[in-house]
Amino acid sequence: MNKAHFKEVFRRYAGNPIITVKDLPYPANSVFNAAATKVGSETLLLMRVEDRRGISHLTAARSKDGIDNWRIDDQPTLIPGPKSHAEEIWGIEDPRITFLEGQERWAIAYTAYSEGGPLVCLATTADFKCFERLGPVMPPEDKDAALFPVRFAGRWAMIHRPVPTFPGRGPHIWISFSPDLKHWGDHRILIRTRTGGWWDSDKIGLSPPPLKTDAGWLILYHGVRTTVGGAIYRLGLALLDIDDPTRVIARSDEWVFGPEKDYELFGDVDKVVFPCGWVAEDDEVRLYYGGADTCLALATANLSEMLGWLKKHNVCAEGQ
Ligand code: M1P
Repeated sequence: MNKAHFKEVFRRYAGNPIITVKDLPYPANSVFNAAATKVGSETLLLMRVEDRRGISHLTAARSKDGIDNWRIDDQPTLIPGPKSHAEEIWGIEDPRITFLEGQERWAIAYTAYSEGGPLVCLATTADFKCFERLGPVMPPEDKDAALFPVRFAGRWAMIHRPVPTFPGRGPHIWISFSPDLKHWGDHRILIRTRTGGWWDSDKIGLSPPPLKTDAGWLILYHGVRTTVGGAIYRLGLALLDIDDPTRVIARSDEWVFGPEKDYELFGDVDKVVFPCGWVAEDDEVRLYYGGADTCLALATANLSEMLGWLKKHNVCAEGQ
């Protein structure tokens, strides 16, 4: 499919998909929705791998250029531990990695698939070999969580996506605060699902962690609209105030990226692009995203172009 009239902000890597299940050193069903970070000079992906029972775990892949020659751990890197962590009974999914300033550790926010539904868990690591679980930090149903890398007035902040029990009211994106990463409060709605025919009218959720820019915290989020042909997962941009991340200062009207290629349109779940990680170096951003819940793909963008596009497409007052 060619939608040439739209000037792409995100440019797909010509060698996509970058990692498929055939690249794994052990049998599985699919590999998708990877978190991303830099560890020294290398790019590390923490990939969601769904095994052939339907249960997901996380496996690390490393690359010098963040594009190819991925070295994948021989065994799962972080497996569900339901004996000591009952909430992980049906797997762990969709991680987001944040390097915590002043802590010399990364925090991983991930979805644990519990008997009560999906919920948000945190773990920390200094090396992506040993992990310290902090356990569940939000009750079900809640997912699509990521931490900010810095504290605000002494408190950590986390974006997440609870699902309300009242039909027709969300799910919206929320923000919460914590003094210690364990106890969370001061919960409030940050970005609302839109209504009616909008591309993000059924549900939304944070994609990669917030990215610090000179203009504010850049947010990339997925929005879902259900059609007679099924759900379509697309991506939009927003911007939060740098000192007060509860303030949304911009939000795009249009989606900035959506499923168009075969590896995004056809898979275990069709028409899905789902990023959980991005890496920014100078003005270039590498976005890692799951294609159709089946493979991992890469797209690149310039930060300045993303911010310019968002400025042009900002409907913050209407979108809220
Ligand atoms: O199948 C698409 C995505 O569906 C869920 O995401 P969300 O609840 O945000 O809509 C997740 O299961 C995700 O892993 C999956 O890619």
